[in-house]
Amino acid sequence: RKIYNSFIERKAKGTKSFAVLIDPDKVTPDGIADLAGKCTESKVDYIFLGGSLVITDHLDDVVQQIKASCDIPVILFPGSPSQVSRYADALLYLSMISGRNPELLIGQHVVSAAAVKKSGLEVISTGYMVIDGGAPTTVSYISNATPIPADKDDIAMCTAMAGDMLGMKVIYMDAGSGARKPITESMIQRVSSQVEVPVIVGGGIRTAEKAYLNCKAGADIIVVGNAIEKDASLIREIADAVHSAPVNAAR
Ligand code: 1GP
Repeated sequence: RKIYNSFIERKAKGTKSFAVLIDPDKVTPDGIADLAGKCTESKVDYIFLGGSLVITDHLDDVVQQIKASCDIPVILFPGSPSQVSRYADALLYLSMISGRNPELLIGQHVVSAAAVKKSGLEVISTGYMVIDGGAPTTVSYISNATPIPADKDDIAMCTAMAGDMLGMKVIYMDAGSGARKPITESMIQRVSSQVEVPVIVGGGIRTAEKAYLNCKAGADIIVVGNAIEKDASLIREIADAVHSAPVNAAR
């Protein structure tokens, strides 16, 4: 429970975290070493690994390359049950509580349960909430489930509360990779003020300012993928912004 304990310890101190999302389909070994170096220099807290459409068959290699290049914990953020690697530090075991697709609520978990258990990975039960990002994203299309409307803060709040009371260990609010519109601060504030567990926020975050405002609204962990693929200098900017966010500002 090393990784989850670090989430809890950081939350207790009010320290915000920054996670860089790597899509295993989009990286080369040289690219990984370079990115890992930049993440270390910028004091990135976690590396999330996964994507909705992972077609690579070398997930183990990618994890091992990251581990060989830096000491940052690698957390799997799987888009499908096949995205499991025992070399990672933990796995976000996602149940899509925003949707009504039983496969993503429990079906795929049943199919993958034995393999996940055998992997020995630290499993972090995650209430995964997809929020409308202004246009269909890969996750909203692939999931065959309606995302929570972007302006329905109450629905998001009640969904997160239900996930929390069902015993999920984190809530992940995601507008989807490359979302046109990231999640509003008002929705983040409503959700984080009502749940006890750490709140992860991602999808369409493109600036350090937005990352900072999300933390101020109550997000505990900020995830950025797309924007960093386009401009690696954002890694440091966003890391600094997240780490300078005020302690428990929204509480
Ligand atoms: C997507 O939350 C992540 O699942 C990150 O999204 O790639 O838009 O940063 P971006």
